[in-house]
Amino acid sequence: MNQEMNGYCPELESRAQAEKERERQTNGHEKIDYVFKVVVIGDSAVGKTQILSRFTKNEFCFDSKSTIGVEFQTRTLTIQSKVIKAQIWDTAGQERYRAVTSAYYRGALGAMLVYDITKRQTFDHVARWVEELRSHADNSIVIMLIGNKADLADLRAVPTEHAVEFAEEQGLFFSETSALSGDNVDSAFIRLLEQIYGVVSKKALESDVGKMNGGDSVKLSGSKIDVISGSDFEISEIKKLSACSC
Ligand SMILES: Nc1nc2c(ncn2[C@@H]2O[C@H](COP(=O)(O)OP(=O)(O)O)[C@@H](O)[C@H]2O)c(=O)[nH]1
Ligand SMILES: [Mg+2]
Repeated sequence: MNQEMNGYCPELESRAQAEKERERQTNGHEKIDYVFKVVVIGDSAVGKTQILSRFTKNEFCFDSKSTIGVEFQTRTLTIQSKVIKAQIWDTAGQERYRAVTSAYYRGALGAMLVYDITKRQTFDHVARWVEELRSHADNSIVIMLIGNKADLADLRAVPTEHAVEFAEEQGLFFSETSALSGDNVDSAFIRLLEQIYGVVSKKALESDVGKMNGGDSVKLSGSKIDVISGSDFEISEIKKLSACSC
């Protein structure tokens, strides 16, 4: 599949790497302990881009057009005394053609799997997205199932209990959100990041024990960044290609 068709852009991938590298070299401004890559997936028009926009900029764009560029946005926050930069990737609309590539999932430690509580079909497709994650992403990826558009309660087509049941069966975390009102968006991301932090610290611990025992060490997937002092909480810069008239 060529680059135009699947929307994967090597330039962006290298920019993401460059950003990680810059952070490693930052002096005195920002103290970043970890950068966690999180991908947002799910059917088209469920609100993925708006959830991301709410979390990283506290904005909702009524006039959003479908996303036109693979993009990531970032937000830095403190979790369990560690400064964590969430690098959250949005699709370029490839989900419409089920053409999200493995490159999109590469290195992701977490996934927000979004459906629309008013569109049953988007929930019915969640199982396919879970399969996609299981086959392309790291085994230890933390998945948060998100029922978005909770503000449209009168149009609800997916009972909360169905989603809870599915999430329990599949070992996913679950939350209902509204990108429009902002309800639960921060808390869902924070829960996901906390869980990722738990996985990464556990791997680091196992790796240390492995080394002490002289055995093969377990690979640490988070990007550990050298510590420099700086602010506790910040909404960092946005790099956006998607079309939005806000
Ligand atoms: N009522 C309501 N509309 C939403 C919400 N989130 C997104 N939308 C709308 O749903 C449409 C699709 O949103 P978008 O973020 O572009 O979906 P994506 O294709 O999954 O990225 C847009 O018209 C948004 O304004 C929400 O929480 N509540
Ligand atoms: Mg989008």
